[in-house]
Amino acid sequence: MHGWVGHNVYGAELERVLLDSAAIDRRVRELGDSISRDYAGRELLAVGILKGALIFLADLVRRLTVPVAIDFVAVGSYGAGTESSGAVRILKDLEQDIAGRHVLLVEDIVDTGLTLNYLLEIFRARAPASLRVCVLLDKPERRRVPVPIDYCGFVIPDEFVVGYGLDYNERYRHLADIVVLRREVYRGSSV
Ligand code: PRP
Ligand code: 7HP
Repeated sequence: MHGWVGHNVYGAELERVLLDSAAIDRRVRELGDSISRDYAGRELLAVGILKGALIFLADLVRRLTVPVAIDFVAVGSYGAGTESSGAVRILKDLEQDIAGRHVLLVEDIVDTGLTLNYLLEIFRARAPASLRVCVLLDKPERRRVPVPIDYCGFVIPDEFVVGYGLDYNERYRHLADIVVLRREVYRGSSV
C-alpha cells in the first residue's frame, strides 16, 4: 500500500491522503456485495464512464457474484483543469444495445452532476429494463443538478482529489490512494 510515511511520497502538488487503498478496497467489496445481492438472478451490464471510472470498474466487477457484461462510454465535460464548462457531449458511445438490459452506470465521482444527469437522460430513452448509478465518490457541495445515486462509496468534502482513476490534467490516475491536490496547484486555473 502507498502510505504517508512521514514524508510526501507523492510530490509537492499533493497535500494529503484522503482515502487509502485499504479503505477503498474495503468499501469496493461492500459495494460489490450490495450490488450482487440486489441483482441476484439477473444479468448486469456495467457501464464505465471513461476514463476516471476505469480502475473503480475493474475492481468492482471482480467483487460481483452475478453475471456481468462490461461496456464503456466517454463524455467530455471538463477542460484541462478542475472546473466544469457546463457542456457535456458523448465522445464514444456504447457498443451494446441496452434495451431490456439491467444497466449499472459506474462513475468515479459526482461533482456538479452534469455528466451523470446527461447520460441518464440519454440512456433512459433507450429503454433499459433498469438503470442504476454506482459512484465511488460523491461531492454534494458542488452539485448543480440533482442525480439519483443508488450505490455510493464515500461522501467527500469540496476538495479536488486525484488517484484511483481520478486525474488532474491526465496525471495521477495511477495512484493507489485517493489524495487531495493542493489548492495552489489549480487556483487561478481558467477552466
Ligand atoms: C470527471 C469525472 C466525472 C465527471 C464528474 O470526468 O470522472 O466523469 O468529471 O463531474 P460532474 O459531476 O461535474 O459532471 P472528466 O470529464 O474529468 O473526464 P475523465 O473521467 O476522463 O477524467
Ligand atoms: C471532477 C474531478 N476529477 C478529479 N478530481 C475531482 O475532485 C473532481 N471533481 N470533478
